[in-house]
Amino acid sequence: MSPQSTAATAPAATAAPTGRRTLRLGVAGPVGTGKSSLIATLCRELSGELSMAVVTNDIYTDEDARFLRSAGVLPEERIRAVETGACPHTAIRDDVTANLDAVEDMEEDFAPLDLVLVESGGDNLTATFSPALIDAQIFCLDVAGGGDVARKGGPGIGRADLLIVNKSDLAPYVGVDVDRMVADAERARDGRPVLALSRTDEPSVKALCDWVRAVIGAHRSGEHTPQDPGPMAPHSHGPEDDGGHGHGHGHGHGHGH
Ligand SMILES: Nc1nc2c(ncn2[C@@H]2O[C@H](COP(=O)(O)OP(=O)(O)O)[C@@H](O)[C@H]2O)c(=O)[nH]1
Ligand SMILES: [Mg+2]
Repeated sequence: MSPQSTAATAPAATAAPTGRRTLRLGVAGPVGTGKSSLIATLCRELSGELSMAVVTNDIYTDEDARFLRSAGVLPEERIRAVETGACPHTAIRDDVTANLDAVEDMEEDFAPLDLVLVESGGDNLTATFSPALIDAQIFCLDVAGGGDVARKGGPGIGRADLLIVNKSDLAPYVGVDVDRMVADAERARDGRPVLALSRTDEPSVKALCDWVRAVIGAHRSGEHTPQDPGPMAPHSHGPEDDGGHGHGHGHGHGHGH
C-alpha cells in the first residue's frame, strides 16, 4: 500500500476535538530563496502567541535545523531535521513517511501545538508538498533569482496557498522591479495571494504573520481545505526551466516501498 493512502487521513485523525488543532504549514522553493530565514522570522514573531515546532529537510545534513537552533528563535528540541537522501521532493511528495513521523512526534511531544512548519529541502521550481503531509503551503521565490521567474510558472508558483517574492530589499541591486514581479506572479495565480517580503521590512513581516494567523483560524474553523498544487510534471531539465541548475533525471522511479 502506498504511504499516501494512510497519510491522507492523518490530519483529520489527529485533529484535536477542542478546535485547537495543529496547522501543518509547508515552505517550499528553490535553494537560497530564504525559506529557513522566513521560518526563523515566523518563529521569532509568533512563538510568543502560538505553540510552534519546525521540521527541516536537508539532503545529507541537518544544516537548516542547526541554523534555526542557532538563531535562538525556538527551544532547540522543537526543531528537528529529516535527512532526505538524494531526492528532497520525494520526501515531501511521494513518500512522506519520514516527514509525517517527525511531524506527528512533535505534535505528540509538545501537544497542543498550534503550528508545525515543514521546510522542504530546496530543490528546484517544481517541488511541492503533498496534502497528505501538510495543510497549507508557502512557495518562496526571491528577487535575486530574476524578475522573470514568477512568469515561468509551475505548480508551486501557480497554486501554493501563498507565493512569497523574498528579499525585496535586494531588488535595487539586482535590477528587479518588485511590483512588476508581484503583478506577473498574481497573473499566474488566479487571484491567490502573493507577498513581497523582506525580513528587514516590518510591514511585509506583519503581512506574512497575519496571513499565517488567518490560515490557522480558517483551519480551526474547518473553512480551510488543503489544496494539492499538483505533481511535478514529468521532466528533464533544459537550460531554460530549471531555476538555475540542471539535473537530468526522471521521476518515474521507485522509492523503496
Ligand atoms: N537581503 C536579504 N537576504 C536574505 C533575506 N532572507 C534571507 N536572506 C539571505 O539569503 C540567504 C539564503 O537564506 P536561507 O534562509 O538559508 O535560504 P533557504 O536555502 O531557502 O533556506 C542567506 O544568506 C540569508 O541570510 C532577506 O529578506 N533579505
Ligand atoms: Mg534552508
